[in-house]
Amino acid sequence: MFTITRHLPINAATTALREDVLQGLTAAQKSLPPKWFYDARGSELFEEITHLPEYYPTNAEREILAAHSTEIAAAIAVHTLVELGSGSSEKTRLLLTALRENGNLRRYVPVDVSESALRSAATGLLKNYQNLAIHALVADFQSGFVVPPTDGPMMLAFLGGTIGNFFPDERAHFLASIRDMSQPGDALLLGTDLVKDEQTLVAAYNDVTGVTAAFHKNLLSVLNRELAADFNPEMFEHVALWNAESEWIEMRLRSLRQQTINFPTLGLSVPFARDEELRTEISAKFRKEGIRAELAAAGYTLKYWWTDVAERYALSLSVVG
Ligand code: SAH
Ligand code: AVI
Repeated sequence: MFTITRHLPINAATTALREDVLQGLTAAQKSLPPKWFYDARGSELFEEITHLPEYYPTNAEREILAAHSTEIAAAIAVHTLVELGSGSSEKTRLLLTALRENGNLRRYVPVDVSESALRSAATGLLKNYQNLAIHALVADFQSGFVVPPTDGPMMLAFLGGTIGNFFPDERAHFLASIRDMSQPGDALLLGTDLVKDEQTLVAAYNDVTGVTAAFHKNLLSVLNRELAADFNPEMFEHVALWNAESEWIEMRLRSLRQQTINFPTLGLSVPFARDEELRTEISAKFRKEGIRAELAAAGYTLKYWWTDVAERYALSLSVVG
């Protein structure tokens, strides 16, 4: 059975995008939140990224799920799996299979801003998991999102290292808010990319074939389509830098010339100096003790910590309390 519920009003995307543009592109340091990458084209480009030889996190997380999903299923008899930022749900299959075979799984609730990703993931899953109720939610997991009521233990999964796309204050707020939506006995399965050498990290976020650049420039195409802006994506270049102090990759779109971008629907013109940068995304990298402390501050106790054999990436299982 498949149902899909929109937790965003029909024009919420445009309204929220207008607000983000008015705020982010008029600030001294221009920036936009990364959720706007993920229209149908952006979701496809992210899937392409996951197949790049440089982009190790997806394979590393899949390796961990393949090795430990049975253990995860044995640790908690989950009734509902809620997955935030589920995208293609491709790796999640390993978890769904284990939770079904070794536990009590009845319902899967994928949550994503990308309706196209949710629909295509569910279409594929329904073929293999006939008795599973799939209740997809089109929602922003950072604002106004509410976990649907469950009548048994719930596991919240937040995979792919997407928590790294939050700033530290956003992470604290997010973890506290999902903790507040959970009950004693519920669990959090969290994927986190780990700190490693700069060369590996920069290559993962600036691949030689330019797929990551196209993914980031897709943001400009979203602004052109949704707000009738007049960006020429070719007049920007993708930049990825390692910030060693904050331990995150910073990604930006750098203007290749002096130019003014017009947003007629907002009555706004945005000047870019040559080499001026629009900050598009951070991707924070973690260490075990830092994650343990952040989880504890939100009311979670870290119970299990698994890494891939090369120790590039970690999956942790925490419980409420
Ligand atoms: N979990 C998948 C996809 C990661 S890509 C994997 O591991 O491969 C990040 C996903 O989060 C995308 O599907 C994107 O559409 C979704 N996303 C990004 N920001 C979001 C937000 N604020 N609310 C809900 N979903 C979001
Ligand atoms: C979704 N998220 C975990 C990706 C990451 O690795 O930070 C987004 C991404 N941006 C560029 N490449 C991948």
